[in-house]
Amino acid sequence: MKRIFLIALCNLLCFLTSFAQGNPFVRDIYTADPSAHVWADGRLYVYPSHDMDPPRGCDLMDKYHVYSTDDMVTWTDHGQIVEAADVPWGEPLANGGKFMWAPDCAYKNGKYYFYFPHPNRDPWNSTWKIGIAVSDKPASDFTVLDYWLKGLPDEGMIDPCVFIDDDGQAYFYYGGGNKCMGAKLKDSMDEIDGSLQQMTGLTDFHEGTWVFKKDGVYYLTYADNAGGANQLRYATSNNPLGPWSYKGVYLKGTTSDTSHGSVVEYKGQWWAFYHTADLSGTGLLRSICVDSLFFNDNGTIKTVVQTKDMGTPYQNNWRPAPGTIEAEDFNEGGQGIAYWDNTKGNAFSKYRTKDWVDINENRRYSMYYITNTEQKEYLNYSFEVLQAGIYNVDFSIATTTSGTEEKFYLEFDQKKTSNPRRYTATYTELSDLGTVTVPNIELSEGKHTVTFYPSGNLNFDKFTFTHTTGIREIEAARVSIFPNPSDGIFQIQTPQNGVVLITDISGKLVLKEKTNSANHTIDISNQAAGMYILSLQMNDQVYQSKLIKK
Ligand code: FUB
Repeated sequence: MKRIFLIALCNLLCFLTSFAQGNPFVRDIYTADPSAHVWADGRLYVYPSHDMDPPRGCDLMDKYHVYSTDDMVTWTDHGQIVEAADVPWGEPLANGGKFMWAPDCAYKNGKYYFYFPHPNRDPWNSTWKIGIAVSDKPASDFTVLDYWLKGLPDEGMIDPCVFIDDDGQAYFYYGGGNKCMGAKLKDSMDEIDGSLQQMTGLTDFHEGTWVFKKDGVYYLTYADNAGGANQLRYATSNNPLGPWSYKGVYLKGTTSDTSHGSVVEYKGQWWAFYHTADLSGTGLLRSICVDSLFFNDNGTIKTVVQTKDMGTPYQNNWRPAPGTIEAEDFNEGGQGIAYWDNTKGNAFSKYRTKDWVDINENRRYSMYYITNTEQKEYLNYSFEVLQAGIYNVDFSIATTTSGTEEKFYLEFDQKKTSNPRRYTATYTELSDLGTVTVPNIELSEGKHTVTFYPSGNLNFDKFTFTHTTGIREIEAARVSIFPNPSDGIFQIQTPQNGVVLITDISGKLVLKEKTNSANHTIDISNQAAGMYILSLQMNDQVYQSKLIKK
């Protein structure tokens, strides 16, 4: 009674927790193996498994949650629906665990059938059974049946998938030992109809079966055995039980060693669900993601472009390019989103203390800088390009020890190159950090994100974008600014409308507004006295001038 009350209380508290964020789109708990379905209420529901933190291999996984959306942006966590303790069958395992892996859900006869793999005795990895929980609702009130799916042989297979064909016939699939098995399900949805047969024609099948239908063609997707990071592959057939014709890889390996996906159409767009280890950095704590999926005209699937939330600019300040970004002003969003730091905790700084990145302060030179960088770490910086074109990027960067050299490389807008260009930094004193120029970066006008990857220990102070064709002096545009110096109120006369940006000498944006008349007033009287840079974007050109605020 007490447990039922606690679950009900937790569900009540979790109920209708909504959030909108990019990949990974669930961040408060770790989730994996997403099975996505669109139900009659018009919402898309996702049934993932739940990696428990801290993990013990995968043998603590438990407590399924359900998520739904009606716009692919805002997600609702419906709370926990089933946990291992609800399962009335199964002997206690020697490792003390009672756990459940990748589930699926099907709708038939006015009921939702939730299928989950659960070991029923030791040795647990060869005694998996497929449990069933039933509800009248898609995301609550499930009752676990006191028997497992009838008609299964006594062998350890996992990852149930149930596909309902247009004629209402249900099919069951699962896998293990590098083979995938399938069969019809009886109308009762709790028993195999006939015998299971092996799905043939799949190349390098590992686990994670998913079946869907498009334009009369059946697609079977699955995870392969690729070392390091499994990929998602697929095959097609004109029959739900095959034989299958292998087509290729549609999702390359992610940061997780396992892979498991589902494919679904929603509101005219196809979607690929999968998981990564981006948030935790370990394949035992995974997070579900979704990206658009596209087909070629011949029905083959285009490789899914995996996207990831890169965080937001520090203090919501889109640093302009041309311009300078301080290294310590990396994006906000935390570990796994805005940056990766191998060591928990910030070793030094009073600057951004909640973030784990090591930011050091040198009072003598009045500078903050990033230090203690290591391989596998990264930092994201979002910025806004005012003038499209080719840029040189000058990095103020050096190794921390005399006589050493280290590399770093950059990735713009998540575009991974298999052979990234690496740039070399050598040792210089903090008082006079060396400059490493990254030349010829082509950038379109608008918002971008650059990711900085170090290969070893670097002191990194800032980087500056310079347009290779140069910035025009404001006089070239028949623009006048007066009075200059002023107490913060400047009149600007322009021959055309444009956009004015004012940055302080550290590159921080202090004002951005459109000029909407020949005589425009700029007010930076709330800023500290000193020098500022005015950039006027007009007529596809950027013009710059110094402003002095008294
Ligand atoms: O999540 C546990 C297991 O890892 C799943 O059942 C497999 O598909 C793999 O993702």
